[in-house]
Amino acid sequence: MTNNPLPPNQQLVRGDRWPVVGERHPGETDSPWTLEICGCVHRSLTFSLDLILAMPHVTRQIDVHCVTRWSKPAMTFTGVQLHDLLHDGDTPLWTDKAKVVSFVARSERNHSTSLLLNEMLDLDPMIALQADGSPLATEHGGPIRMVVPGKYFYKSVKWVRRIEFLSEERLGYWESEAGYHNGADPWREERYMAPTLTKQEALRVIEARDFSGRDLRSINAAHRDLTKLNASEALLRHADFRSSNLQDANFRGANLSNANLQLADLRGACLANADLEGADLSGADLRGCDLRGASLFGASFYQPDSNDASKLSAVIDHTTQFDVASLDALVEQQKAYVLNAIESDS
Ligand SMILES: Nc1nc2c(c(=O)[nH]1)N[C@H]1C(S)=C(S)[C@@H](COP(=O)(O)O)O[C@H]1N2
Ligand SMILES: [Mo]
Repeated sequence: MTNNPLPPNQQLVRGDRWPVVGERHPGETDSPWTLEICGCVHRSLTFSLDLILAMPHVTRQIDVHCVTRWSKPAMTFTGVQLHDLLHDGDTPLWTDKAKVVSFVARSERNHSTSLLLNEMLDLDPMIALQADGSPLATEHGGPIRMVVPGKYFYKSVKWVRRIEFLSEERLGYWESEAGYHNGADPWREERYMAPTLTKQEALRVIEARDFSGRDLRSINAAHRDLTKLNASEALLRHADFRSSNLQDANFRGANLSNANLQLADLRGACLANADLEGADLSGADLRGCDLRGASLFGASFYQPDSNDASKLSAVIDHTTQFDVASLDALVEQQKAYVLNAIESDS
């Protein structure tokens, strides 16, 4: 373990856990793995996996920080320095036109992400083949993935198959689809772009109490009366529901990842099958709330370092419904808090 501090609002994953985030399978796997270097380059190159395996390997300790608030410090990655693939001796492969580097995955949606060329040179990414001493598992990007230190982990593409030099920015998958911040600096908490919604639009849907199926990322719905809100299947990443009355609200299947639900009244609400990764439920009232099937990686239910712990501890009792297995996704002290709350009530 390194003793690096954690970036703001990140939590340690438990023990040797390593959550799988995003795609779980590469696309087509019948043809051999290759890695192509193209775009604004003096000449395009294609490396076979064998060629990459035959290159000098390095082993580095890298801290992993996921945007959904879990961190796994000091992972050990073994692989090839990206620098070595991108230089012919000391000469860079890219031309003067190159400003941005795009990493594209072999996956059904051609998943991608990008870095500014200057950033890439500073951060010194690697092409990982092994993690913590074992070959990379398929769901973690095996046989080859990018590992970019110093950025939220969405900048590290799994199953990398193409590295393309561009003269201008091309936003990646999460950056364009989910509104993730293109900067992705965990120390500056660059998690999300500014909201896409206008104030008037937000007020209109809040008034109607119907969010169902809508894309309302980053909506500010704090301190509102939203009793019986219908928000099933809504896209509510990074939404702010602080201190709102959400009694009997329906969030079934909604995406609430990184949403702020601090001190919200969720009595009788349905959060079944919701995505609550990185959501903050500290101090929320969860009596009679249904959280079965919800995904809870990085979620929090109390704030251990709050000045007034009683205020920022979720109210949980025997009427709060959880799948016990889903609590495994929580970091140690969060899981202990929830289990203790359920037990002390029964
Ligand atoms: N091809 C591909 N790469 C990807 C993703 C994805 O969905 N597809 N998700 C990204 C995100 S958001 C994260 S946090 C990490 C997760 O890697 P892991 O599943 O190995 O933890 O991969 C990144 N790379
Ligand atoms: Mo992520």
